[in-house]
Amino acid sequence: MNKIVLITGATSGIGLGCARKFAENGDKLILTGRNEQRLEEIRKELTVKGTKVQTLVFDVRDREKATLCVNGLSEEWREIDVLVNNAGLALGLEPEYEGSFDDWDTMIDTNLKGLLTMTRLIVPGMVARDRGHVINIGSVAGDAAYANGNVYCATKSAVKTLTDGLRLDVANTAVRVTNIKPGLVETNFSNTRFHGDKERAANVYKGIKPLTGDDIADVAVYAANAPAHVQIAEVLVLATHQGSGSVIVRK
Ligand code: NDP
Ligand code: 8X3
Repeated sequence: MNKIVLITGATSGIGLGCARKFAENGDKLILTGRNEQRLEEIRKELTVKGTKVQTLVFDVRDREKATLCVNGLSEEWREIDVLVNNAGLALGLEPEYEGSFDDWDTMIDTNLKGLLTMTRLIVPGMVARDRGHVINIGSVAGDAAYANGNVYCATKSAVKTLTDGLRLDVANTAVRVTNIKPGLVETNFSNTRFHGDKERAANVYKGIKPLTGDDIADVAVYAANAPAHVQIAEVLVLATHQGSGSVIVRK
């Protein structure tokens, strides 16, 4: 069955990978993000290939706009089957006692409160229909802190707890809840983390073949298409030469 899949942060990296892979799977897409021009380019790219795409431009931190956009969906798009809570970021890599208040606020408001907003807006419909799937993009960083990761790791640890909590809260329904925890994925992530320092960002992926957004999207599509009685609760996906969040073997 064609599903309606809403992806947050669909303009780059893992979110863009999910857009392309769910499109290949024959699903209808609601792509959301802040960059209207990129969303339009991606909409055109996928529409040409026969995918039905709706775009919504909003920042997940803007609860009012998010609410207007989601509640304003037409009947054709309202019954969302899969919510991919992907929008998120790391900012900075410093000791906790030297971190930036602004960076902390942005990470908490995006990775946590943004995810909660989208969940709160979309899951009631899933529960009412007794059908749906929430896929949260957590991280290996949520399993254990690594040096200087402090607040980012804490947000992803909270994503794990919120995912587990939601799964319990909908266990009396057919709604499924998945936490995908990627390791090292080469996207715009490190460029954002280092505030545009491209050289520092490139070093993160030196000497190891990292994962791609498509690798993570494959897992999301698999989870969404598992038989109805199968709930992929949590998946940790690492690059082959990565042992944990802090052990990376570079050659
Ligand atoms: P990218 O930077 O490539 O993509 C992040 C996406 O999130 C972009 O589309 C970005 O949009 C969007 N976004 C960020 N902030 C907001 C916001 N406030 N409102 C709406 N959209 C927003 O990084 P990734 O693809 O790697 O990151 C996606 C998710 O994967 C994140 O949650 C990240 O924590 C997680 N992750 C990443 C890993 C990695 O190694 N790359 C590993 C584990 C987890 P814009 O272009 O407008 O900023
Ligand atoms: C992104 C992966 O290890 O850089 O969540 O934090 S890591």
